[in-house]
Amino acid sequence: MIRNPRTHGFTAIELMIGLTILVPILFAVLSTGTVVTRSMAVNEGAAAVWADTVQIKNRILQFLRPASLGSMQIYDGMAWVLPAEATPYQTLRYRTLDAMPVTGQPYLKRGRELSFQLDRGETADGKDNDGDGLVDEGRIFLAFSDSPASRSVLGSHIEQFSMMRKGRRFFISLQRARRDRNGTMHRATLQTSFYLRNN
Ligand SMILES: [Ca+2]
Ligand SMILES: [Ca+2]
Repeated sequence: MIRNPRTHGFTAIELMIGLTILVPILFAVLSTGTVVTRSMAVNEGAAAVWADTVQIKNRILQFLRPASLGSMQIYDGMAWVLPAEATPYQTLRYRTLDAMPVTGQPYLKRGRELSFQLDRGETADGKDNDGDGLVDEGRIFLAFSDSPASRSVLGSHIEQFSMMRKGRRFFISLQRARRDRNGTMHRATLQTSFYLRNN
C-alpha cells in the first residue's frame, strides 16, 4: 500500500521551499537583534560618558566655588603669580574662605591645588601617543598645596581641561572620553561658568 505523502509531513521540495523562505528571515531577525544591541551599547556609552563628565564638573565646583579670588595663583614657570584675566590655565592654587569678618582680612583655610596632569606616555601634541584611543589624556588632581602627597583624583580619561576667570566669574572646560562595551569611543565636552562664592 502506497502512503499518501501529504498525510505524513512535508515533501523534500516543500522543505526546501520552506527553508528558502525561512533562512533569510532568520538572518534578518538576527542581524536586526545585533543592530539593536549595538545601538543600545552606543546609547549607554554616550549617556555614561556624559554622566561621568557632569559628575567630575560637580566635584571641581564643590571645591572651587568657595575659593578666595585674591588668593588664586598660577605657576608661570618661575613663581606662583596672580592669574591673568580671560586666560585658560590647567593648574591653580587657591585658599577657600572660612568666614568673612565685618572688618579686616577674611579668614582663609589651608591652600589647595587643582591641577591637570597628562598620563604617563602622553604628551600634549594633539596625538594619541600611547595608542589607547584617547588624545592628550590625563587626570585632574586636588591636593593641599603644602602637601603634594595628599592629592586625590577628581577625574580621569580627561582629554581637555582648562580653568579661566573673568572678574568674579569662573569658566571651566572639560572633555572626557571612554569606550563602551563594544569598544566604540564616546566623548563628552562640557563648558560651564559660575560665580565664586563670598567674594
Ligand atoms: Ca592616549
Ligand atoms: Ca598626545
